[in-house]
Amino acid sequence: AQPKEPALPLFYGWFLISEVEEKIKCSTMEFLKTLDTLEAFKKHISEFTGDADKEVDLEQYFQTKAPLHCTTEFCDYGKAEGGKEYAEQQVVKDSCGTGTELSVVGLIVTPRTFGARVSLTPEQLLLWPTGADKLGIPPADLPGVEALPVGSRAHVTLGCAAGVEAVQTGIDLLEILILQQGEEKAVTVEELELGTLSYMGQGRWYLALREPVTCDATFSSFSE
Ligand code: 2AM
Repeated sequence: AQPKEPALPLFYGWFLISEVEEKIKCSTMEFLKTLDTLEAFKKHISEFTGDADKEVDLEQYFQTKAPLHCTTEFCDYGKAEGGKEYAEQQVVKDSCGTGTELSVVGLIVTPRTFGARVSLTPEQLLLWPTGADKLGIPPADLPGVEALPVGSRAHVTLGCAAGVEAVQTGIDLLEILILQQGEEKAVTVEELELGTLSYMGQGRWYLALREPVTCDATFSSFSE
């Protein structure tokens, strides 16, 4: 009989260590509270509620998914393309269980997702699968994605609106980055203590953090 192949995990990624996870949850919730009270945000509230007169409690609106992490490869237990090749790489095997520092440089808020943008170091990019920035996105739906630097999709999903899958966060982030690179400039810009807030239309908000937030994380696989 053939030896049984080891099962592939659901995904690989960097997982924030628990102290950092708590800290990030608190500080990002504070940001949502601030955003919620801004006149500029209230002006576009209907993009979240479907009704300009309705209020939204963003802290309730987004459901947090634990554990907080930055996905590198989504294997889906072997069902996703490329998972096996990724798992077999020496750098992936060697990195499991090792620590690193993730640099969070921005926050995104859309009617679908709430996420933290991560800027990867050259060393971290070794664990970033080729093509991951496009994976799971029909290219026709996101023109301009090819022009973004490798690793642009790297993020931590902080929360999703009801009925939205976490995979959406990376797509929303890419969409915002494409808009930033294009002709279209941000509609509203507001200087907050945390950084510069831009409105990108259609309920999409981007906060460029004044100071990147460094998060201790561990590379590992995850299965449910
Ligand atoms: P996320 O990385 O945006 O949070 C389990 O579902 C994890 O795998 C989630 O963290 C999720 O999104 C990520 N994920 C799910 N489907 C994916 C896909 N097709 N491509 C990349 N990541 C995916």
